[in-house]
Amino acid sequence: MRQAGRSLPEYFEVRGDGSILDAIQDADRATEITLQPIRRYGVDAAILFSDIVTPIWAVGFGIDITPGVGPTCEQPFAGAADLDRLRPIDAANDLSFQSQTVRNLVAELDIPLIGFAGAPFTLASYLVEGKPSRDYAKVKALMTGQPELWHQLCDRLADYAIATLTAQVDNGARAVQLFDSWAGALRPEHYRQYVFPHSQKILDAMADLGVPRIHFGINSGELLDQMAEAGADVVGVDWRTPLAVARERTGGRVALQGNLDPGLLLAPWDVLEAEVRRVLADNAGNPGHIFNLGHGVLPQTDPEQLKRVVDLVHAEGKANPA
Ligand code: 1CP
Repeated sequence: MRQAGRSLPEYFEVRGDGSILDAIQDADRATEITLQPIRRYGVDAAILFSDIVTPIWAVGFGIDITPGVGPTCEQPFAGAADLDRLRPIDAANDLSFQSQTVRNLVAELDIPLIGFAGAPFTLASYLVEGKPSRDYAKVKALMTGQPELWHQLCDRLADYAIATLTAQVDNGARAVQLFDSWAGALRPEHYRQYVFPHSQKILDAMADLGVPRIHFGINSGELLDQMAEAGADVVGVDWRTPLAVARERTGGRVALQGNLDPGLLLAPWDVLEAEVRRVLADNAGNPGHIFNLGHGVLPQTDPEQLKRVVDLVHAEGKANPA
């Protein structure tokens, strides 16, 4: 349940008014923010409080997270000269604050900590567009018009993902999640040609670390087979694709994560309860299902609704163990 904290008053107290990158850089605050939803909801795993753009920020590319907007770059990535702004990352120095947060959390938690990174397409979308996008027109133009430059850009972004994930696992994270939130904007042939090799490189590099690899996207129903093939142990499914369809498309090779529509957390409880039960029924008792939302928690969500969802899933899981 990404961004579970965003709907909590205690989150805003600790986060302060500035960019969340300030809170991410401060291991004590980042530790506290990670723990807040765990205390509230009693979920079965924690997800590190950081962001997919943290490594890009750490190498000094010039990216910020603008409150109420998301990642923004004053000077977006526009040509080969901008590759120089993406120097190789040295996780021990550049990401030491994040490693400290991971160590703090592992010492504190009695549930697994999930580490994460952004996948090259989704990161490149922010660098090239300069802000969240609806149509991904600039990034698609670069990808198809200057494929050599595109692959160089993605190769660097893949190296950042490998560096941050390796550091998180070395410091005690027990699963990794690769977020390719916006890859669903591409048709399957373009995904295969321009994105797959880079995400595969990351997931392959993770194979030796011995932790489960979750590969997540939204609007990704047409890509689920490739997202599994890229080297995932678990594939995230959004609410548009029923779990049974996702299982068929991935050939039963992977576990599934999902797929409650986060918008429905704002519906009356009887509607939400029926949706939770339907997701569980869609899974039909198959082993290898991580119940989750299909995307992040909306900020206007009532924390009580989330608590009820977690309690219902736990009660159903105990009543019908896989
Ligand atoms: O649950 C958590 O809080 C864990 C930490 C976390 C994670 C896993 C944050 C903190 N961000 C992320 C991943 C992330 N960040 C993704 C991939 C997952 C997904 O699709 O949801 C993406 C696309 C981002 C980029 C980003 N950062 C956005 C999306 C903008 C867009 O394009 O629509 C936003 C709004 C942010 C800011 C951000 N990052 C994290 C939080 C809690 C917030 C909100 C900041 C706030 O309002 O305080």
